[in-house]
Amino acid sequence: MTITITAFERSPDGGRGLARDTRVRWALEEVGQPYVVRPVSFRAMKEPAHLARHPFGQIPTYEEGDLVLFETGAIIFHIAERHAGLLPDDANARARAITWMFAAVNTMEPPILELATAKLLESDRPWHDQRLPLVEDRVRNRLKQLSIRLGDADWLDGAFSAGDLMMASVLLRLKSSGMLGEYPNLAAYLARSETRPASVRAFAAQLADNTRKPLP
Ligand code: GTB
Repeated sequence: MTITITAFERSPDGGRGLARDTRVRWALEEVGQPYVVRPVSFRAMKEPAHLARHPFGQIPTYEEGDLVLFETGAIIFHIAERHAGLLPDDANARARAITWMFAAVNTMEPPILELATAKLLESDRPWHDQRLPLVEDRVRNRLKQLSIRLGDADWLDGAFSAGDLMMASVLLRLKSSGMLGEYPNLAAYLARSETRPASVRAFAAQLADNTRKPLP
C-alpha cells in the first residue's frame, strides 16, 4: 500500500531538515518503506481537505490506505510497530525505547520550542532580554540531564531505536544555537544520528523537494 506524507510546499528553512516531515521521512528510510510526498501550501493547510487529515492544520500527515495519522510521535510509533528496525523485540527494551520517544516530545521538545519562539517571535518585546536567559536555562537543564544519562554510550538504550530518532530530531532544532557544543556527547550523538544512511537520504529528499523548480 502506498504511503503518502504531507510536507511544506516550500519550507521556511529551505528544506534544511527543521520541518517535522524530516523525522517521518527518516523513520520510513530506516525501515526501508518507500513513500510519496504531497506538498501543501500554507493556505491549503488551513482548508477543509487538509483539516480533515490534520485537525490543527499542520504538516506532516501520514496516509496508508484508509489510515490517516497526524502527530509525528504517533506516526513514527506506527511505522516502528509495523516494520522491523526501529523498536527492539524484547518487551522491556521496547517499552524503554517508547519511553524515550515520549521523553523527546514531552520533556525535551517543549523548552526547545519555547527557546525558538523566544528568539523568533519575541525579540521585539520589552521583556525579551530578561526572559531569554530563563528560557535558555531551562533548555540547558534538560540538556545536562540528558547528557548525564547518555554518558559515553552511542544511543540512549542499547541499539539505535525510534527513541533516538525522535530525540535526535528534537535536538536538531538547537544546532544553530551553539548550545549543543556545551555538551560534547550530545553534539556527537546528533552527529552520529545525522550520518546514518537513512537520515542522510531523508534530509537529501527534503532538500531536493524544496529546491526543485516549480513546473512552468
Ligand atoms: N506536534 C506536531 C507534530 O509533531 O506533528 C507539530 C506539527 C508542527 O509543528 N507542524 C508545523 C506546521 O505545520 C511544521 S514543523 N506549521 C504550520 C502551522 O502551524 O500553520 C515546525 C517547523 C516548521 C518550520 C521550521 N523552519 O523552517 O525552521 C521549523 C519547524
